[in-house]
Amino acid sequence: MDQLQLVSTVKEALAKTRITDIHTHIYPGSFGDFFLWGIDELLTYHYLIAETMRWIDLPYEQFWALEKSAQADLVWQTLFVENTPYSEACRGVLTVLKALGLDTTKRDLKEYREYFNAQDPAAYIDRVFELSGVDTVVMTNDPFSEQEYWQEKGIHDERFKAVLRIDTLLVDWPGAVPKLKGLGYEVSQTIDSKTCEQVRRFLTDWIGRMSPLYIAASLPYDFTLPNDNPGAVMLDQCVLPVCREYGLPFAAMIGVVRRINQALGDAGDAVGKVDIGTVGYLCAHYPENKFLVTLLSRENQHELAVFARKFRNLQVFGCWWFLNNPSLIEEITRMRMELLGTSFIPQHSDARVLDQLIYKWTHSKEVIGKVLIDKYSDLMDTGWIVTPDEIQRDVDKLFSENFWDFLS
Ligand code: FIX
Ligand code: ZN
Repeated sequence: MDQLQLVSTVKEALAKTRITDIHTHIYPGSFGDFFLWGIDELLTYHYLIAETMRWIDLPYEQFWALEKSAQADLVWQTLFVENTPYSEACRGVLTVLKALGLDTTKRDLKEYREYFNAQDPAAYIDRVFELSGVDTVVMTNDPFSEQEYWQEKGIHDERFKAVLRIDTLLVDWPGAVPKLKGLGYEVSQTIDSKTCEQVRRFLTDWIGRMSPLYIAASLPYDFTLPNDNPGAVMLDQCVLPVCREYGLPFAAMIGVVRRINQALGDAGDAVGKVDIGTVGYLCAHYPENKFLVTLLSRENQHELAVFARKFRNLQVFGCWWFLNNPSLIEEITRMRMELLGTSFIPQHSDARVLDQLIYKWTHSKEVIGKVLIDKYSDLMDTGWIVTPDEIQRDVDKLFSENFWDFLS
């Protein structure tokens, strides 16, 4: 295989592979207001709101009081008309429009809106899955805010898989107690054996309702173990034992500085460096548990890859959030391939708006493909023969099989 054949073989393998997107905030149409799609949702993605607010003096509360379409107009005018949209989140909107066959040379928001308004949601979901190459999206399901969608309706679209998301339990125990009581669990602020038994019952009840693929929490950068705070006790006494009992991985997404700018809402979170010893403590102290880990700080990525070499119950995933940019995806993926070979999960989309699947995966496959071509090319320089079947095997592992194998 020469260099040209290598490039086309990698591109074909990426085009053919069916992606499992292991962490998103996407929901099926049956989830009502949770189901976000179309140009106005794309333009009011919290990434773009943060970027817009850098340019305008409008008080935050006045922005939030605007209708969704007026917010979208302001984002479009600010980031796409008065400035060049080359930030990753801006470029993403244009990648989606182009993939859908819309003319981005016109820069005509009115025309784009007419296109989306004419779409049938169910058919549009199928189109987005087809264009993005994704066949399964894993959701983020918070039992404290989604009861109505699980007790009555649940999921009837096999493409959407559930995750039991329990941030409140681990980072806001005082706030979790009244919510748990409201759901019929006899817990108290004092974490005694009765309370632990009730929390374990809460977890198993929701596992029965959701059939989650894993249990997850997004944790602040300063969440450290070992510890005797409520979050550490909840993990030790309730969450990890239930994960072991049901054979579920625990996904630790660590490094957030939540609401550093409260007025920006979801756009107001920032990043902090994690004590990597916490990841090592989890993997070493709970060898019967499986951990999916992604860290938000660029500075944590090398040590996370090194720790993954030490613990086979640790699976590293994604270039999360502020790392989901071409320059950092390339840097992180190169490092992971050099330290871990094919034994990691390179990306998830974290998409909040259905259509984002198209751009987040198009952009990521471009970068990951470029790194793969370099790695195969370096290998071929040793005389090693790389076959098309092996390339497809590697790509299928990276984009879905490593995840499903880690679950089984
Ligand atoms: O905690 C999380 O799941 C984060 O991904 C979100 O809080 C964040 O707002 C996001 O969507 C990043 O892409
Ligand atoms: Zn997320």
